[in-house]
This record gives sequence, structure tokens and C-alpha cells, in this order.
Amino acid sequence: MNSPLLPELVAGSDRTALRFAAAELTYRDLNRLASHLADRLRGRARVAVWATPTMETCVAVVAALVAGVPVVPVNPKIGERELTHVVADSEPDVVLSAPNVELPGPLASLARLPVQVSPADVVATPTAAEPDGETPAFVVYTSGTTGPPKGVVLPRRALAANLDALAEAWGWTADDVLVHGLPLFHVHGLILGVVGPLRRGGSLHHLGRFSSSGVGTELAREATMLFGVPTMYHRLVADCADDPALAAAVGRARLLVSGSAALPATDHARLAELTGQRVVERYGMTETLMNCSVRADGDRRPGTVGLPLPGVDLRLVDDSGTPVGALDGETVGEIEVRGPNLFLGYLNRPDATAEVMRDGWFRTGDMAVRDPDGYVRIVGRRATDLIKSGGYKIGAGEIENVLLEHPGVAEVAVTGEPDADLGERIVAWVVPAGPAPSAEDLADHVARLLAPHKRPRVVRFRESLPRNEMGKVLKRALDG
Ligand code: MLC
Ligand code: AMP
Repeated sequence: MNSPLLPELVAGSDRTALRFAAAELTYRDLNRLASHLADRLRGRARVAVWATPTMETCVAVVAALVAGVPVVPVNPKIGERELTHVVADSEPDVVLSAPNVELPGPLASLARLPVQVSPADVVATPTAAEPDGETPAFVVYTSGTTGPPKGVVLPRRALAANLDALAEAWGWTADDVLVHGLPLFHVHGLILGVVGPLRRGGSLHHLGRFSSSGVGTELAREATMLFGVPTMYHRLVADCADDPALAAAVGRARLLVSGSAALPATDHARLAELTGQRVVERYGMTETLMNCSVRADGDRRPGTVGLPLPGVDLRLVDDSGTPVGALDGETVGEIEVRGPNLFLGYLNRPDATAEVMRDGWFRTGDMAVRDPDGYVRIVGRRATDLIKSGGYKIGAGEIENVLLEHPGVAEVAVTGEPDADLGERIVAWVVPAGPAPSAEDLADHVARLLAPHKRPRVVRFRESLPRNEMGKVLKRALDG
């Protein structure tokens, strides 16, 4: 028999599993709601979840996990072009959302099941057999350098192994109460942030959206852990500087964890000064879940993502794929990983899957060095066409393609440049076709077709773009 992914759910205890504002569900109630919905999902190929930061999303996801049906979480701010792609590629046979939500075109035409979050409205259903560990649990869309996003297929085994490895590294138990305001359509907020506490049998208090004051209130109450992207910690630092009560509340946390992008050493140091807390940094990817982390009881050095997690094999390789073993803090290599945390492949894209695998190792594209004690320090990325903004991975090519469709754009190149708040901000370098469109118009165009977080924050108009003799834009020659 397969062991349960969510043991406390099966036990159906009276402990609090989830809280959003005033709404709260115990494991018993969550089990009742999820098993009722799961009964309607069994046998389906894939289910889309309209992933608003709400209780409905969590109940929908848990129901699909109970039924053994893979979930495609959909960004509720997704633009029309990206949504059309996600729906055509993943072919969900049903969509789950809160009742009375108006869904956009490609989702509106699918069969729909409303998600109930009031336990009194449903009858309990007996628990069914636990699906096999290789059963896909999620298909999470992630950007590449070119083309539309790819669906990363994650099996239950990867979730279970990775969440247990994190529990070991962080001393994460059923007594922990996690607070976060992360979106629920990426692995950070959804898998670590929702499935994580549920696997431990602990609680999640979701803020709906991130705010320093929301974090402070929960940490002053009963929350013990915070998960955030570096942009959130950057804002928390600024707010703690102005508000000693907030700094004191943050100081009470058992563990603050940052990931999805590099946490600047300055923010790490400022937060330590203001609150006494040293943030633990971990490093992951949609395709691999988490690879490394500083341990809760380890040396919390800024600028490092710590050691490979238990069960994760990690190596650095040079350009030819030969491992570089030096623990000298200097020799740079690309990070490759293997272990039970890995995905099954990209949906419908065996070509793209083959490209990122080398003899069973996953090529992350991240460049790093290792310190003498084995700590990994990420120093850059192989592809300059991938931008990390606010913790979101964004492919420059995707944005260039939609900007070229704008009638006011003749030529375009998209780059990322350093931004104290977002890590990187998206810059569009545009050669206008006729009178220059406004920067706002171009940002709206990208937000409408792709997603608001992919919009350029800065637009720079040029008469021409620097190109090499092959006609390729020389992005490094673009300057402010
Ligand atoms: C502004 N807005 C627009 C707009 N201009 N909407 C449409 N069209 C336009 N032209 C809206 C936005 O939608 C948003 O709405 C509001 O204005 C503010 O937008 P923003 O400035 O982009 O948001 P901001 O507050 O700056 O967001 C910062 C943030 C966010 C940190 C809260 O970036 C975030 O949630 N990041 C988390 C990313 C994440 O989870 N990554 C994990 C990937 S997994 P509104 O209504 O929202 O205010 C991974 C693996 C791993 O990386 O290791 O974890
Ligand atoms: P995603 O595809 O959205 O899952 O993003 C994965 C990428 O985020 C990784 O390949 C890294 O480049 C980056 N990343 C995640 N965590 C960290 C971290 N702690 N430090 C630096 N980069 C990180």
C-alpha cells in the first residue's frame, strides 16, 4: 500500500489546517470537503484550478490530490494569449473555482465544478486508495528563454521526498504555523506553502496578499514560520525600520525562509540588525523543487543557499559537462542535480525534456561555486534571456514576441536590469514603427496578452538596435 501524501488529512483531526482571513478549516473539515469533491474528479485526466489566493484553491488542490488527478494551477491574472496556450497544451477536462466567478474564454468553455468551502454543505465520503508515487500531482507552467511556457509535470513522489527533506533541514513539524502571501500558481506558494504544512500536519495562515503588517500580525499571534521571495523581505526590511512593533513581531519567528531568487546580502544584514533574525535561504526550481538550503541549525551566512538537501545529488560541471569538484569558493560550474525531487518531464515536450537532462542529471542553467564546507553560492545564470523579477521567472523571448505584434513596434529586445525591490526589472528596448507608442500602452499590451508581472517596467526607445553580422541583437551592447 502507498503511504499517504497527507497523513493528517486521512487522520481527520481537529487541528487547524488552513486559515484565510476569518475562514478556517480543520483537517476533519478539509477531508470532508476534499473527499466529496474528489469523488467527482476521479478518472479525469487533468483539472485546471483557477488559483486565486483563497480557501477554494486549497480545497480544490487537495481534492485533486486525493483523487490522484493532476492539477494545472492557473494564474487568475493570466492574459488571453498565455491562457489559450495553457489550456490547449494541458487539455484539462474540468475547471475548479469558487462558485460565481466569471472565468475567461478558454476556461469558460470547459466543464466546471464549483468548490464548496463550507463543510455543512457536503456529505462525507469514504477515503479511497492512495495513488502511486509516480502519479502526476501538478502541471506547473514555467517560462523558458524562447517560446511559450512549458508544463512541468511533478509526481507525488517528488512532493513527498522534497517536503520531507525540507522538514529535516528546517526542523519543520506539526507544531509550526506558516504565514505567507505568495501566489498559489507556482511551486513556492502552492507546493512548499500549502502542501508543505498539510504534509506536516501543521497550519497555514494565508494573507490573501503579502503585506508587512499582515506578516507582523500573524507572527505576533501564533505563526512560527514565514516563506517569501526576496522582494517581500526587501519590503519587510523597509517597514521594520519604520515600525519597532513590527520588527519585534518578526523577531519572534522560529524561521524566516527566502527563495525563488537571490536574497541580497544587504537585506539579510539589515533584517538581522532590525529584528535579530537571520533569514534561511533555499534554492529551487519548478522542475526540481528544492535543491539546497541552509539548515535551521546551520551557519546562516548571507549570499549562500547552503547544502544540498538530503536525497539530492548536486554537482557543478564545466562547459563540456565534466564535473568540477573544487570546494574552493572560486571554481564556477553549472549546477546539475538528480534525486527523487525531479519532475517527470515537460508536458508534450520530449525534445525540451531531453535538452535539460544529461545522464539522469537535470541541468539547471544556474552557475555556482562551492565553499570549503560545501555551501553552494549561486553566482549567475547561463541564459541571459531569463529574467527573475519579484521571484517570477520570465523569458525575454515571450515578451519580445508579443511586443512585436504591437502596431507601434518595429523591432524590440527585452532585458533584465538590477532593481533593488524586484531583483531585476524588465526593460523593453523598442524601435518604433512610426510615432512611438506610450510605455504604458506597451505595458498594458503585455499584461493583457501574457500576465501583469511580465509587463516591461521601463521602455527605452531607440532608432536602431545593435546587431551582429548575423542580424542577432547584441543585448550586452544595449545601454541606458
Ligand atoms: C500594474 N498592475 C497591472 C498593470 N500595472 N495590471 C495590469 N496591467 C498593468 N499595466 C497591477 C498588478 O497586477 C498588481 O495588481 C498591481 O498592479 C501591482 O503590480 P506589481 O507592481 O507587479 O506587483 P508587486 O506588488 O510589485 O508584486 C511584488 C510581489 C510579487 C513580490 C508581491 O512579485 C509576487 O507575488 N512575487 C512572487 C513570485 C513567486 O511566487 N515566485 C515563485 C516562483 S517558483 P494587484 O491587484 O495584485 O495589486 C520558483 C522556484 C523556487 O521560483 O525556488 O521557489
Ligand atoms: P522557477 O523556474 O520559477 O522555478 O525559478 C527557478 C530559478 O529561480 C532557479 O533556476 C534560480 O535561477 C532561481 N532561484 C531560486 N531560488 C534561488 C535562490 N535562493 N538564489 C538564487 N536564485 C534562485
